Amino acid sequence: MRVGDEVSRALAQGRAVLACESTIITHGLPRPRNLHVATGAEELARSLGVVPATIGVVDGEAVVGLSAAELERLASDPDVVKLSARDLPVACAARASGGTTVAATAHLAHRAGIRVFATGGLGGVHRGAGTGPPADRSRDESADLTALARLPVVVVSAGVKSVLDIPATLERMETLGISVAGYRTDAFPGFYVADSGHPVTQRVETPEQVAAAWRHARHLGLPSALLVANPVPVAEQLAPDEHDAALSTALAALAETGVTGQDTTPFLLQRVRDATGDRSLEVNVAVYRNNVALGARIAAALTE
Ligand code: PSU
Ligand code: MN
Repeated sequence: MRVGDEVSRALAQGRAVLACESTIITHGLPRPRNLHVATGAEELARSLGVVPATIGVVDGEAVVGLSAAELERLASDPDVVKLSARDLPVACAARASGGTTVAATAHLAHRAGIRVFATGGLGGVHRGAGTGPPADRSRDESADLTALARLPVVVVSAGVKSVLDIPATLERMETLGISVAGYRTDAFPGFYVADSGHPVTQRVETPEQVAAAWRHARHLGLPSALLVANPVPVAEQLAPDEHDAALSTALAALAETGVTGQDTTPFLLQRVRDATGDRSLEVNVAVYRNNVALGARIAAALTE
């Protein structure tokens, strides 16, 4: 693992650092918009006085704090792979390049000593993962969940992606001991929409409160992550009926094509985009920027 110069200096000086994931760049957003969003996220963190550390794998090396050239390479190369934590060893041995998921990014961020991490929407339990006749159950549950169960980082996310089974995901997070707090909301956000229709039992109002909660988690010796569920502003969300219609279309397409495994999430996000004439893309970008801004403020609060 290589930590970029600026990031390692900032960490040594106790300055605020925000980790950003890269699967959203390599597999979540279309080219060339993805690069623009990645560099825009870094600029946004900097404008708030925080050093960004986008994490990914370049030629077999896990990099915490990709250079501009490395970011451009991951964003423009259509052959880069999607890497969860378990994929890292073999991918690195093969000198592969890839975007790291929340699971892989959280692992590398923690290893580098970074405490706060921003993504768009977390992975979780897919619909049909555990329901229906046993032979039809996909058992598809993102490794993001089990990774966050054992990594003490703050993750800022707009809840989980609405393509998932949200109540099942919330139950799994409870079982896994992942702390969840709504940011200025009692409603668990649904990624494209501010309210998923499911409640969240704890809430926080300020970055300082998140920092205080994180310090308590450390004093108490809790091993797991604190998920800050940050809803997209209602003015920027996807209209709920448009969202529901697009989601049904995407899920029907998934059932028809038989796409499975790690291609499922990128496939569903693309189909929602197609069904909304790219409006969902604008919302995805707004969601991500909103999370980067809050993540940066939390990272700054943790240095005070
Ligand atoms: N947030 C976004 N777009 C994305 C993702 C997050 O706005 O594409 C990625 C994250 O990297 C997350 C992954 O870890 O989707 C989940 O994939 P899976 O369900 O295969 O674990
Ligand atoms: Mn999966």
